[in-house]
Amino acid sequence: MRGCTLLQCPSKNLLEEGHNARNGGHVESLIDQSPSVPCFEFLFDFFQKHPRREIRRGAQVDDPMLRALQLAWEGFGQTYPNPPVGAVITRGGALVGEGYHRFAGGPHAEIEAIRDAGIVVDKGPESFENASMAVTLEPCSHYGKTGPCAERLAALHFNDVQIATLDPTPKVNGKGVNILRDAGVCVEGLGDTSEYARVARALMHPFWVRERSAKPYVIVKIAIGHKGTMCNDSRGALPITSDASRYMVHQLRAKVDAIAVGASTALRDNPCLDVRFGIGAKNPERRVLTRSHGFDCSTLKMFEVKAKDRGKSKVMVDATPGGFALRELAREGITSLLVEAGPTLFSAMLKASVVDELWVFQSPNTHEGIGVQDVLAENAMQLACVRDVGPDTLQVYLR
Ligand code: AOF
Ligand code: ZN
Repeated sequence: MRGCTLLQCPSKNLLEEGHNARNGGHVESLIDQSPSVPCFEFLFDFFQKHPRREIRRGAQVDDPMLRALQLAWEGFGQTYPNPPVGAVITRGGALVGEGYHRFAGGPHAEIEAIRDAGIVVDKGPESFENASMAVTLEPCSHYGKTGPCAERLAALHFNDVQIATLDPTPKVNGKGVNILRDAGVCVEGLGDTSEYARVARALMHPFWVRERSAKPYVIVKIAIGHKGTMCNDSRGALPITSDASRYMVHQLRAKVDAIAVGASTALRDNPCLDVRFGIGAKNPERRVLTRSHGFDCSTLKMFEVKAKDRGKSKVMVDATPGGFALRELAREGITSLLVEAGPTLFSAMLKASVVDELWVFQSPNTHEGIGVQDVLAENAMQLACVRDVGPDTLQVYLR
């Protein structure tokens, strides 16, 4: 296992030394340093290249772990404070059941997959002898809102369980693997260099950032014109980028737990901060960050919301963006935050060194405003990738 630096992993020796004869190789840990890729851009790119196809029960699954990752991606952005997880059950390569963790408090991915197989968990003599499970996260060992998945898999006599990454939380880390191995279930990992292990770690990364740093994973999005300038006038919302970029922003909104804007953007653009363009997902939490204790939100569209979104919009008074507000959001369980920033909040957040990933949409249009290149250079943001989005360009930077 590579670099177990930040958390003493109780399973480390056990996994390395081979705890019992049915040890199928070590399980990749995400206790490595942060991925050196922009986590969200990496995941969008991977799942655009590998979309999930509908297949019927009984059909052959060529690549169960890929399918489990695709299922976890369905739940990504919907499960906070929990991480997204996907699971696939096969027997002789044929699909028996599959599922993903849909919302916190709901069944874990493993239980969804078992139910999908038509088995009522804990009722009846059914078993999964000769069946395999591919699951993107180590099955849990704790009694939380739901019972320990590892014990259930062991009780149902799974032949083998392939795990893409360990659960980094101390209450589980390695203990789920131990329960399975003690019960004689063969547990396999993916290996350090596996692309799927990297995808699984990226899926877990926002959760892990919150656990480790008491702040959400922060993505800042800005839009600039062709001269690299950001609009800062007070004439109201002027679309800078194309529909293609706006569609992509809504896809991003659908995958984060919360969105924040600064007070001036809230007043000037009056955004709804919801998920539109027919992208089926629940709306994220919405926050206005302001220095003012008397901020009036009564005219803002994001506060005029339908019943299902009641209570999701809040004002947070934070004199130093990234200080109080991020800690408070992490305390609420938020794992990922998208900041749709205007020039003031953009520079303040970069200066506070709290930005994990920066998305810059550049349109070919001209408009007057504030240049952003100096701010990027002063704060040592590194360009990680560039891609075309319709007539616009998306540049993604990392800290
Ligand atoms: C799994 N499968 O699908 C997920 C897991 O409060 P609970 O009982 O829902 O437990 C949440 C914790 O379980 C969470 O912090 C993480 O450690 C693990 N998530 N584990 O076996 C799942 N979502
Ligand atoms: Zn579980």
